[in-house]
Amino acid sequence: MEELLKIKEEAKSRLGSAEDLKALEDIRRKYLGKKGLITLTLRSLGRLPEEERPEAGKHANQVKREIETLLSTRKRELEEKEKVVEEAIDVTLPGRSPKLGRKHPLTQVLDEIKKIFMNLGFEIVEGPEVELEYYNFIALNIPPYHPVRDEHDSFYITNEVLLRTETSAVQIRTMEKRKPPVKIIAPGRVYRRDAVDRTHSHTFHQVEGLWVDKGITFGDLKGTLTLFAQQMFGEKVSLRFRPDYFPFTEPSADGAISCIMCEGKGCPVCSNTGWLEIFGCGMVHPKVLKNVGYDPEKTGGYAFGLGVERIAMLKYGIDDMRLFFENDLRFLEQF
Ligand code: 2U9
Repeated sequence: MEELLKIKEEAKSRLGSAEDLKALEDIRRKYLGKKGLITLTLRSLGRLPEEERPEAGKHANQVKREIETLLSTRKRELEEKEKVVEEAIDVTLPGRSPKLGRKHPLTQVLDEIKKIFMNLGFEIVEGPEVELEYYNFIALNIPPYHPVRDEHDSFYITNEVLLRTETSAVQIRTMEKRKPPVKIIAPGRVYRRDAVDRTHSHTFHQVEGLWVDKGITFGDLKGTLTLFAQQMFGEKVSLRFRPDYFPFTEPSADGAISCIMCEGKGCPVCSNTGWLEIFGCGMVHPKVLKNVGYDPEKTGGYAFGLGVERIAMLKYGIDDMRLFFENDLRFLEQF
């Protein structure tokens, strides 16, 4: 009994001063291992007189259990300590500055466009990128033989469902739901089956605008787009409107700004014309108004469309549209 008590006290004090898991394992082996002190003691019980054996056996087993408990407690303590050491922060290391994100240049330009039109009283409306043929073409008076309706020019999902080729469907859907006045812009992603090059992408962004009410004129259209262009590119910019044709507007015009690189004198950017074509526009076609249940005799208005990539390229002097979509940080970090 005395011997066992001594062993226990000794084990206890050794465990208390064990500094790592290896020292702990040594102690375990010394007491509980195959040739450990406790193991040997238990084995030697057979040599005791028979009447002493049960009591001594009980005692030895109890000491064994106590040492086991002490071992596992100490083990947990040491493991905890080692974890803290492993995870310790070295405050003398130089700091790592967090990478600051920023908005993609297209998003920045889109935000700027939205802000200008919001200040002019336009509401921003969005709609689905997967559209019905009806909203994308038919309601807009785009005839079946128009090239954009060909499956070689648009991404069809079924015969009647496709990726929208312009955001005009958003305006159709809005007019179907509301009575005039409707004064909205529809920004968003559009898709055309174009081969990718410096000035084309199968996926790009548009902002289309629409103002329908009693008595809206082409003069209102010119005023709005002039204000827009001057806020976007600077006060000095002047606008040119030339007759054009779109199935959804009549009359229609293509809109150009005086070249922002050469101020209209002629340079490589404007192909020596002095002008940059940046939008299409016109008065909403009476058939389109009828399609949404409006009376063209009573209400009418204007519509316009502009390409966000083209505006961003001109604003920042970028000569290749693909840069916007390649996710190259060397390009993106400049904005
Ligand atoms: C409704 C009625 C008419 C929107 C318009 C254009 C002219 C136009 C192009 C500019 C550059 C597309 O991104 S681009 O290639 N857009 O020329 N868009 S009028 O006319 C509408 C829209 C909605 C209900």
